[in-house]
Amino acid sequence: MSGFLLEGLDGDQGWHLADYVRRGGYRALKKILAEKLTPEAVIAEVKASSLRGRGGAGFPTGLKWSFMPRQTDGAKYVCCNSDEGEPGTFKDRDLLRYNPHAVIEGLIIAGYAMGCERGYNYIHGEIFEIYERFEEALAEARAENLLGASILGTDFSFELFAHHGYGAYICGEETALLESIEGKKGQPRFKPPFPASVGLFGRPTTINNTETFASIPYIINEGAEAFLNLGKPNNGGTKLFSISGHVSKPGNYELPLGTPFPELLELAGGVRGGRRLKAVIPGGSSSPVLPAEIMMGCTLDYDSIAKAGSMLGSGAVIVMDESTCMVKALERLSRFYHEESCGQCTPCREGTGWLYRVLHRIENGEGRPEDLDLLDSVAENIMGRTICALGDAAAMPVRSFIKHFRSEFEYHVEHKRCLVPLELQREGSK
Ligand code: L3W
Ligand code: SF4
Repeated sequence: MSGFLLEGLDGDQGWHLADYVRRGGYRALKKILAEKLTPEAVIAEVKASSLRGRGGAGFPTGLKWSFMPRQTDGAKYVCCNSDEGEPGTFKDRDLLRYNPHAVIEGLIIAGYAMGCERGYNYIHGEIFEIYERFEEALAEARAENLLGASILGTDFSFELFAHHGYGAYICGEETALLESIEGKKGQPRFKPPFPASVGLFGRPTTINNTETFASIPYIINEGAEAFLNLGKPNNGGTKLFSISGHVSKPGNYELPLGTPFPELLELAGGVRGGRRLKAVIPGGSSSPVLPAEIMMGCTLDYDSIAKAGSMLGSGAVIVMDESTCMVKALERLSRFYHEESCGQCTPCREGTGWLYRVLHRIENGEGRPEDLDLLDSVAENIMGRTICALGDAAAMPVRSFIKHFRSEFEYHVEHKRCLVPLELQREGSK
């Protein structure tokens, strides 16, 4: 499989600057500086590559970069969102663990293209050793004048800092992340204004995901077309897929966008214990669940998964086999969103708790016949009525689980127990 983000890096290759340079690292930055490529030319290349944001929304990266005002007076910032915390996600921590300089190089190039002199990488608080490694990588880059004043003897200066959070999921929402860097409580801001115009410390700011930045050096080195050709139209490049759940070999797999889902499943060793595939959450817990028969016909790219009724999201593929009780799985997810709601908006603060409590009683044999309609109505009343996407993220799984697996929920309410035999559930959780 073609790959440039992680391939081979869990073997004997190191993460240090010297290792990265040996693999061709910092060539893209040197090329831009030596050939005096204009910022506009760099942004045009990123646009042509069709690179889409790898953090969940899939927003076109080149377009986002072009939103940055060209003004040169006053500070502008570039931020990397490494606050990976959604259930099912674990790709960015591996990128930072094995290939931190690819992220740093991507951030420096972004700084150059958008005229920023300062950047931050916000790293999830529960992976402190990765934050420490990133600090070490930054020190290596500074020592070689790849960061700091007059980079490599040019008039381009850029400084980059690491910032670690304390584990709150909501700090991965881009405006809560900015609040947190500013030293405030991590709560999302109203949008608009978007960070592109009013961001960190009130200044224009561009925020991209870790994997998005790590893809930039390849685009500059090999060209937009080569990147685009790795994937499929409108879905350029390779993507990291974090596959977890009931598979034999869970982990991160780098695959071209557009790869059929059955290929990823096979790479991950297939469904554990030879059991039957039941359902898949294709893009992290916020994305709607898809039944096996729909997922098996999908290719792994933004458009195919959207057409099937879900989202590629951040590429966190959660596999559930026939031993899974869908009520229990949804109850677990709902608890997560209830715990992580920041509490600013009533529909989210109250609604996520309501969803969790109703699911908890169904799971525990105390469900009422009207509960499924109630869940649907609560979810409906959260969606589109909150400051940030967490509200929708909590509501969407509820609606999709009930839509595709309604009979299991009804069985729970009627019979006060799971449709899936307990013995099979126990086998699946071994
Ligand atoms: C300027 C405009 N900028 C949009 C920018 C905006 C942002 C990006 C995408 O949520 C999703 C969410 C989670 N002028 C703009 C503009 N922008 N219009 O474009 O914006 P948006 O609102 O579509 O998405 P978002 O708020 O960034 C992200 C989903 O991702 N998700 C979450 C994953 C969590 C992790 C994790 O823990 N690591 O990945 C997974 O599916 O539900 O839908 O930058 O500013 N007119
Ligand atoms: Fe906070 Fe939820 Fe509102 Fe987002 S939707 S701002 S997490 S209360």
